[in-house]
Amino acid sequence: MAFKDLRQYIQRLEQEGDITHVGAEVDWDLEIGGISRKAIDRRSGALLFDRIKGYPQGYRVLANLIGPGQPIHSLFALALGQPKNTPIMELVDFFMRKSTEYIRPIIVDRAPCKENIVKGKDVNLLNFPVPRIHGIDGGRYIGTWHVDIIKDPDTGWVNWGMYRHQLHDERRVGWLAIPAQHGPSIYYQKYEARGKPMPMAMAIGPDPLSAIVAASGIPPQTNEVDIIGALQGEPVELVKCETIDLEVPASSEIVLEGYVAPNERFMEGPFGEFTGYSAGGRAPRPVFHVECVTFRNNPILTMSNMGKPWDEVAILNSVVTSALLSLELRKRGIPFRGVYCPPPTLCPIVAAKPQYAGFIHSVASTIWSSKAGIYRPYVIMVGEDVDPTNLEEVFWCLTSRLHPSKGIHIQKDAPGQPLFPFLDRHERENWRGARVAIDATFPPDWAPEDVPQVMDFENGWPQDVQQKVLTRWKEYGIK
Ligand SMILES: Cc1cc2nc3c(=O)[nH]c(=O)nc-3n(C[C@H](O)[C@H](O)[C@H](O)COP(=O)(O)O)c2cc1C
Ligand SMILES: [Mn+2]
Repeated sequence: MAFKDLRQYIQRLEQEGDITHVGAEVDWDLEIGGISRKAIDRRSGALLFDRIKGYPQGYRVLANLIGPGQPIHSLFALALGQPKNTPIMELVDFFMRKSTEYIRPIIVDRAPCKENIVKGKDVNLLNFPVPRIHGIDGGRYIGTWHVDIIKDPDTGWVNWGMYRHQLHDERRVGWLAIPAQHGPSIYYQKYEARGKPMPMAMAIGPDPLSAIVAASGIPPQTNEVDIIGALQGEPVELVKCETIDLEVPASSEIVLEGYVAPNERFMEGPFGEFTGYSAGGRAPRPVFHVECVTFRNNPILTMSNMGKPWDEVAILNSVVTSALLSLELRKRGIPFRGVYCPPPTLCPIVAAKPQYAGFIHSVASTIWSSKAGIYRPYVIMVGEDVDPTNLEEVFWCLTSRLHPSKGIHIQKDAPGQPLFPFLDRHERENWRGARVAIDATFPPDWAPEDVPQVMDFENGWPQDVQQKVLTRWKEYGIK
């Protein structure tokens, strides 16, 4: 089922009892951030803040849109149009299937996001209740749950991404533009390198699927909007921007239109991040100049509260990245049982039976050369008998089959990003990283009699004894 807009999704969450309307007046300055972090710890579901200090009635903030809930992925399943108790690997399968189908968007003339239009010097982003989220944040953050829309001037590919945006002042917004991400790579390689300003639109408060797919590592030259169409089973409705040649989701709550100038930087950060730390610091980063704002009446500003141990990046990626990496392995003909990326999703766990010596390198290089896998500094391969979503089993395998000197394969000078907590200052500032592939499988060239046998109930006893124990279990009087 598709949600036509964010408000329909909110209605669904209301029916399910998965959203709280906070009627008490709250402060955009840290209070909303503190509340939404505590609500994550308590798995309280989504929060709609109805009254915000210093702002008109009707200007609202929505946090924790996809949870965590109870179970953790319940709101995310609803956002995908699935029942809330759908097991995580079924969500992975659903995303795998849909992300290879494409339904093109349609362009509409009239759109809710055009109910109010403000241009030029009249634009004042401080008119929106933009939150300062974590105590450490270098400012208010206007972009933590939205879609950034950027067009490749050479191919016409329109990329939808989600990159964090600090609010600098009335019309200037910061941008953490990590070079291997799609929007940033178009900016650095195709606009800045040519000395040209880059048009950009930012759609805040889109329908839930648009934000989810924008935050997913969809392969290059693929329009995220076509996959959103496939996921919802009907075309996404887009509307033309007022001042630039881009289209935005028609139902967006707030749309910012403008450009990123070449060779301009302004101090951005620090910020509480998806790794559960604040590592990216404060540094000179590109600036988005906003020249037009359009918004719905009573606009809802969406936000995400990143941090430890859970956040929406983790919920989303534990499904989406697992799905996208599975597709990549499948495309290369690499057999595997399953891929799972547990929070904070930096570490894909691949359960597979190695088919030949060096199989780990086929697995890791496939992951690292894909869009969804380029920034996954740890890859772990466990045996095909291991359920990759069961971290106890994974740890058991890791601490028994990993050969301490032969199973760890280090890749030096890999692409890095400033948010990786383990990098030193020089590495963070220069996008330098490192990666490791950890092979916790028995070598495929061992003779069968050399492979230690697993001693669990299913493997350790003959079938007839297992059967006997199970049928007599009540008789033994054991709990
Ligand atoms: C709430 C949230 C905030 C994010 N912030 C950033 C960010 O500031 N910079 C970044 O490069 N990626 C960020 N991401 C991850 C990207 O959205 C993700 O890598 C996505 O694949 C980017 O789109 P692209 O693949 O088209 O470049 C964020 C994701 C979420 C869910
Ligand atoms: Mn992309």
